[in-house]
Amino acid sequence: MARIFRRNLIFKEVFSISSNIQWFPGHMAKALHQFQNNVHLADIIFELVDARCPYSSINPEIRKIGRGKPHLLILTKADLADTEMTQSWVRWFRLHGYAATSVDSKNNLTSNQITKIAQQILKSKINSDHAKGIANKTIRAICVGVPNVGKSTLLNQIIKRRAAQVGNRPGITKGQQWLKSSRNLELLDTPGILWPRFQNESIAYKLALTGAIKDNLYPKDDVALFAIDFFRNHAEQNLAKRYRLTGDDLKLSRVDLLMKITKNAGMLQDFNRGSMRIILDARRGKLGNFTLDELSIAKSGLDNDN
Ligand SMILES: Nc1nc2c(ncn2[C@@H]2O[C@H](COP(=O)(O)OP(=O)(O)OP(=O)(O)O)[C@@H](O)[C@H]2O)c(=O)[nH]1
Ligand SMILES: [Mg+2]
Repeated sequence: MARIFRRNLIFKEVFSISSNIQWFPGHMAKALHQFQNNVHLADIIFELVDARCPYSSINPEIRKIGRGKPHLLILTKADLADTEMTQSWVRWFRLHGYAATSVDSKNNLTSNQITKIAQQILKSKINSDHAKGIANKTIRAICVGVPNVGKSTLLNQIIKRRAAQVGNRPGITKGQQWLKSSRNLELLDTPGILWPRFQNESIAYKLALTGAIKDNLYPKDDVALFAIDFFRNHAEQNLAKRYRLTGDDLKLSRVDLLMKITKNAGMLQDFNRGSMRIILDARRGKLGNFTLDELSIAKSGLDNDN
């Protein structure tokens, strides 16, 4: 069995066979359409991206539809990402004309942080409303982003109530829902949206590893091998400690390393389970904080590359 598994993986690696993943089903196309129809109701778009892959989780479709509308890019799950990298990405986005900030949505101060930034971005509109005698007009924000990025969690935190359903898997929010905060703020929660074609395979791996794609929709071994490569290059000691790997183990080919980790995790030759263990460990922070997107992938800005 191990031999067949190894041969299949090597075959996949050599021929780079990409599986026919259907991650853009009808309901996602519908959600994108709904966003397009309702974006005019909002004063500002909150686009949420995952701080562990902030560049790869920007949805080009949302950017196209939302062009011209005040926009705040919010890097969520900053508590799971590399802190310095998060700061660098926020700086990079700001440098490229985006209002951007990072959050840990479990932190109670997040509500103030986001409300203040939104008011700052909309300052001239608020001032002109004031000049017309309209005081304390409600600000409407539409909140969008890839599945499982933390949209509903952030909105609950902003309004200080558990009004939107949240859960640790993609596809929890099924329809749009307006949520009211006591601070002249109305927020539209929306279902997570991916886009029909990823620009390259590594974007798909990053989104899968961070939990934006349903676990039954991607090949676990491919994503686990991607994770092994990443952690071996960036946090070798975390990998070694978590799976009791020796220096020699760390020099194995990535396929052999996946097999070794599966065995050390007590899963014998169940490589699918071994793969899922690595994926879940990464998501839960058991391999340390990490950021998959290097600044070098951004090159000359968003419009050209993503
Ligand atoms: N560590 C950490 N976890 C977070 C953060 N924000 C959200 N989560 C967790 O991420 C998971 C997904 O959160 P949701 O708010 O349901 O995500 P969503 O974007 O609304 O997901 P869909 O509705 O399925 O598209 C939950 O388990 C949250 O607890 C954060 O800032 N840090
Ligand atoms: Mg949701």
